[in-house]
Amino acid sequence: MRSWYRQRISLEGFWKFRLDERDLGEKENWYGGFESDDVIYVPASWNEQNPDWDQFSSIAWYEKKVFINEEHNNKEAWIIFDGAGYFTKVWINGSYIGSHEGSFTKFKFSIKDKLTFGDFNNIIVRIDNKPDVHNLPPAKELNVTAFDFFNYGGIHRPVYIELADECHVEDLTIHTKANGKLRLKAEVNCNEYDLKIRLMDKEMNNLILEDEIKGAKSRIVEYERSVNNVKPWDPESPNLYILILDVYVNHKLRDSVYERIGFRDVEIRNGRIYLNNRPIFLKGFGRHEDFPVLGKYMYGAVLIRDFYLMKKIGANSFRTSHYPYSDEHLDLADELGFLVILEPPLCYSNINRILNKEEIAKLFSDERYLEKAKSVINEMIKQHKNRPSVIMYSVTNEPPSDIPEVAEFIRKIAEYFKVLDPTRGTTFASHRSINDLALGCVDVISLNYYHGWYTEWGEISKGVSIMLREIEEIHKRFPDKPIMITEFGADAILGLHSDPPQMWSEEYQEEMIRSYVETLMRRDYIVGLHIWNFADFRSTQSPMRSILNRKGIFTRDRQPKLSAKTVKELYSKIKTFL
Ligand code: GCB
Repeated sequence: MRSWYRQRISLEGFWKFRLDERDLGEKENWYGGFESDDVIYVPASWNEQNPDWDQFSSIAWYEKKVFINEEHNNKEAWIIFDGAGYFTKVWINGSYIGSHEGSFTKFKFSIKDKLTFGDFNNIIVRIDNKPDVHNLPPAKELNVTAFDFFNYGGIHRPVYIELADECHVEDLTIHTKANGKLRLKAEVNCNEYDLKIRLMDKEMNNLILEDEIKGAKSRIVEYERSVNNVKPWDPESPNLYILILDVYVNHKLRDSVYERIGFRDVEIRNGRIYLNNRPIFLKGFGRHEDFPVLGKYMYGAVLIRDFYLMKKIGANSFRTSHYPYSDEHLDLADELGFLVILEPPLCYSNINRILNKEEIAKLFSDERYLEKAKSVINEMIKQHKNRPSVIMYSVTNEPPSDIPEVAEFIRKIAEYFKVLDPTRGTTFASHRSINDLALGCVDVISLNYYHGWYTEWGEISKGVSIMLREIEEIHKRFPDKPIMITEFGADAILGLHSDPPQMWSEEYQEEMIRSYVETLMRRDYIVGLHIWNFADFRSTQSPMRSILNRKGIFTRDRQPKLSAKTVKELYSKIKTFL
């Protein structure tokens, strides 16, 4: 939910910064203001802003003074973080405001009672980024993690203060169908009010629908209408519309919010994914939010480059591996017609490096852990539920789901997704292949394969035939479920060449991707291929990585490797609509 009407005060810029490895800050009352000569920029992770902070994965404090005008005196005010973490605590003018766990979802605190209007206000943020096995995703040390990406810390997405009327919209859920059916549910924090609903084209030139609900008295209002003359949303024509909801009390406008929506149907049936009743093929990538210096912040211009590169190469889809991406990231997916598989930060690829089998079973059976997972899923869906681009949820990445307790955990969270959002299908990215006990818990089977890299290294064709045997066995077991390959690829260091193709060379990566795609695009139960990865990204230090994970077909600064050309050639042979 967004608003043009509410005022925003951006907190982007330079903040005072102080490391607190010994956790002294709270005892020494740093929340009232602290001494430091260090400066940091927000938004961006702290690590690459100063080489001395690069390997720092503990507690750090941020401070910024902001002037709030007198005229906002009787307004509701929130401080909103689009993403910070891992564990964030906030104080304003020395008063504690609240805390939040998790780096990749939006969170907010009401700060109305703590602000001084017509004066400066001191905002203090404490971020604790210590690795922990109970974190989502789990980690033991900076370089010993259950996930294969760098454990960046800090305020890595925008932060701002938003000011609204006391009477305001709390939440807005919109469901659409390709035939123009529109259903909305608004939660309004107000006693008696009128609602005005408007639907406009994306450019805001034409009013398509205007309606009113008079004298609403309950907090929840539901509305349904069939709209004529709307064009459906799909990757070839990503037609967007703007739905605006205005709240009036005694004919006076008190709040106005909007969403960018698309009219489309997604169904999973008969071994296929259908978009607007037509079977589709997802061709694209696993991605990351990762860029030099910025860390986990994706600057708008970088996103634009990424999307045009993906378009140029013929991709139509990506997965938000391995955490929900920023609003800006998914706004572009809505706008440019990308089919998104949205994934929460439940990533367990290397969990056996930090926990043994018994410990894993215990963690995944722990009710508190399940509740924590549900809470982040809830936040993610609330934030992105109205996006046409999000067609399916990947409930987790590479869980050790050959362990029964883990399979049971997946069953429970997959069910929870359906409770929160019955309009979208579920999948999860499995690396346990034929030994996975949870494949039946979701609508689409997603498989990650590295035969030819982590196994059968140096022998691509042997790897590909083993992979194919396993996929065919899975297809036999689940003949009605569509299968997607959500990861395959090989590391290549830009400029490293080898004839014959040897591991780490651009040629080896090119041959591996070509073999996988050519083999898999011919099977009619395969509904999608996502190459791992769109671009090189930073990972933990280990003997397996040369600073970066180099499986990108683009470098970290978005220049093509040899395989980029091949992917373009291959993806041009696969149609979006089958
Ligand atoms: C995987 C993980 C991904 C890794 C990738 C790799 O299976 O899902 O996070 O980066 O393999 O390159 O090892």
